[in-house]
Amino acid sequence: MIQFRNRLPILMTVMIILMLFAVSNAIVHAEEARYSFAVVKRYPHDPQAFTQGLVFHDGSLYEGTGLYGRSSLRKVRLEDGVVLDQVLLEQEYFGEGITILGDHIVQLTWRENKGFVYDLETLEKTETFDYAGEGWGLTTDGTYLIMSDGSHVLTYLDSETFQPVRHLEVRGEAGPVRNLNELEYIPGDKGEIFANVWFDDRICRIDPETGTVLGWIDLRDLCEEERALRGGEDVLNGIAYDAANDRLFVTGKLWRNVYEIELELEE
Ligand SMILES: [Ca+2]
Repeated sequence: MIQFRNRLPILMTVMIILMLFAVSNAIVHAEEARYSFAVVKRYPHDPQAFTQGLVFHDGSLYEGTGLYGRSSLRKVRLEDGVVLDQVLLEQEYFGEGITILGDHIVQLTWRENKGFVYDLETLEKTETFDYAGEGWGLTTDGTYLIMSDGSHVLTYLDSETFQPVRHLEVRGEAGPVRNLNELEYIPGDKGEIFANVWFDDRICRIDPETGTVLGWIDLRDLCEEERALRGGEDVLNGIAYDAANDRLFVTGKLWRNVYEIELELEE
C-alpha cells in the first residue's frame, strides 16, 4: 500500500504530461483551411522571366528573376507587362527573392550568399550584404526581412545588420512543410505569410507567430493552364499583394500570365 501511495503522484504526473501533450498536439494540428480561387484578371508576363521574387508597390510590379546570366531585378507595368526599368545581375549571380522595405528593394541570390540592396526609385545598388546558406524567397513584415532557404524554416533577419534574429519552423497536419519558396507577408490583425512550395501547385498560409499552417490555396487549375501553354519547369512561384486595393497576384517561372485571383474558402 505504501508503494502504491508513493506511485500515485508519479502516475498523475505522467497522466498530466500525456494530457498536455494531447492538447498541444491538437493546437499544432488545428484543422487547415482549404481555398479554391477565381481569376479576376489575367495580365501578360514575360515568358523569359524565371520568376523568383514578386512584389506589388505603388501601382507597379517588381520582379526578381533567376538563372545564371539571365538574372535581373525589374520594375514592370502590371497592365501590359512592359519592363519599365531593370538591373541585370552579373553572370555569377542567380537572383532569388525580393522585397521592398522603406525606400529600398532587397534581393537574395541562390548559392552565392550575397544579398543586394537597391534604391527603390533609381534601382541603383546601394549595399551588398552576406548571409549563410541558400537564398530562396524573401518578404517583410515591415520590421524584419523574412527569408526562406528551401527548408521548412523561415529566418527573420534584422533589416539593418542582416543578421538572423529568429527562426520559424513551419509545420502542418502532414508535418514540416519543406521547400518553402517565394513568400508574401499579408498584413492584417495578426498578419499571415503566404508561401509557394517548390513543385507544389498550392500556396501555404502560415501563422507568423507559431509557424503553424493555417491553410492551403489550391492553384492546380492555373498551373495546368500554364503547363498547357508551355511545359517544362514552369512551376508556380511568385505572390504579390496590393494592400491598398486588396488584390492578390500570382505567377510562375516562365509563365505567360500574372493572375489576379480571389480566394474562396472551401467548406
Ligand atoms: Ca512576394
